[in-house]
Amino acid sequence: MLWPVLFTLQAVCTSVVHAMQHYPAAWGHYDVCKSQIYTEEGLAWDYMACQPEATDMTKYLRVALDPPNITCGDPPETYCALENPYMCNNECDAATEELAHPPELMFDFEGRNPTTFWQSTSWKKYPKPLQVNITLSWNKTIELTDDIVLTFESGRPEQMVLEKSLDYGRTWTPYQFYATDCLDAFTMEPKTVNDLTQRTLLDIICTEDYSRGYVWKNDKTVRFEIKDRFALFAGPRLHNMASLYGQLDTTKNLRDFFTITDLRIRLLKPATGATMVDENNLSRYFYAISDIKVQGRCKCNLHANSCVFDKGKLGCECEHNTTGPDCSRCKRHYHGRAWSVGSYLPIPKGTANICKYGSIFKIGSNPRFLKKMKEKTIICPQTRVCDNAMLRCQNGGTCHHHQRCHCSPGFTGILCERARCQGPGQCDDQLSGRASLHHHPIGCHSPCILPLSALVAPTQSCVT
Ligand SMILES: [Ca+2]
Repeated sequence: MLWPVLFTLQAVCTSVVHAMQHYPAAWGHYDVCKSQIYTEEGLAWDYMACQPEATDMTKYLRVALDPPNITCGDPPETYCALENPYMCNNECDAATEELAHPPELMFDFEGRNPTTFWQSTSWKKYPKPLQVNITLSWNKTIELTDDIVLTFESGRPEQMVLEKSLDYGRTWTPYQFYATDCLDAFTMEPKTVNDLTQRTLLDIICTEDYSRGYVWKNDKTVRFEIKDRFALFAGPRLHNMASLYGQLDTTKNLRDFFTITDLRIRLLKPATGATMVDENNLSRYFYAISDIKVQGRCKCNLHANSCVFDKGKLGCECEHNTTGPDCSRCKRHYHGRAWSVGSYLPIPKGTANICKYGSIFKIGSNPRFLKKMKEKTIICPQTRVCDNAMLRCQNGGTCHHHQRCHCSPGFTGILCERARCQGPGQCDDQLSGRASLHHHPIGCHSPCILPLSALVAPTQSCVT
């Protein structure tokens, strides 16, 4: 059989991408979802796993503060420097643009001088804790691809937790704890990301790396280290992404770890710079953040290479006959086999696991439907099933005289789409290349699930 002889669209795209990015070719770009190829049966689509490019995700978020009136400037306030209580030239007035410090200044373009920043009220209600939750919501599942970096304009907090949500803010789990003294603040042993191994990569740690010292002029950032975690699989310079992709493919926990819909920064205690809080000058204590970096991509289950921001909402531009904001289901009329996430493997093009034309039903589950299907089967001609590109024989089967597929051993059905049923406890789900064990830990579907297309050739003349 003649296989791909011409890559049209893909050839153009990949050469452009090669010019823009300098990744080793072995990484796999996953930037093309399909390309047209010529086969001996004519023009057909070749499908590949694909994902949107990573980008600055702060452009697409909504920010909410709790308590909502925690931003400084209403009423106007004057702040003193933490390291010098007599230097009080930091003024905040919400009614004056130049002196206001609203939340959006955490996400504006940095590089101007002076920096722009959000600032909280001061700790005037001491000893009641000064605590602020900053929630960033995307209303879409996204996958983090680089470190989360917060840059503080004030001293870095003495206690802080970074949390994530995977269900649009309904439930939260910690990502990392930050404290000047982890034992004291969270009864956790202090650790750093360097203490993690492949086995403990998903452990939630408390770190003292980003809280100590109030010489903030040089060290203002607080990080959540994504790349160091990637490096545990991909090597220190991320040269072995195949290993990481392999792990992401097979370990759902790992994939979910880097997937979020929301982030929450819980500021629990501001920098005090000393063991004792100076109660006579509480305007030295506050939070101020000049920048938050979140790099990532829309999660499209490897079924889309672009994600659009429309009417304030992100959504994948689904391919492979999938649909939904995350391409997490098959589109109408394409239920010929169960939906499945794409796969990064084999590198570099992965496996698309496209949704196929037809519908799945259980034999015997609905006698009326079955009768109807039998009638249709009789009405439908059993010939000419493999004579166009849409109805190619599957799994290595070959089309004979434009009529019937001759199937490879182990496969059957008009288009060789399904493996022979192996009986209870043995999956015959090879037709989708996926065992159904995930959904049925005890055994296979019983009775067997057949694709409708195996019984009825879905040609236009067939459906009356
Ligand atoms: Ca800023």
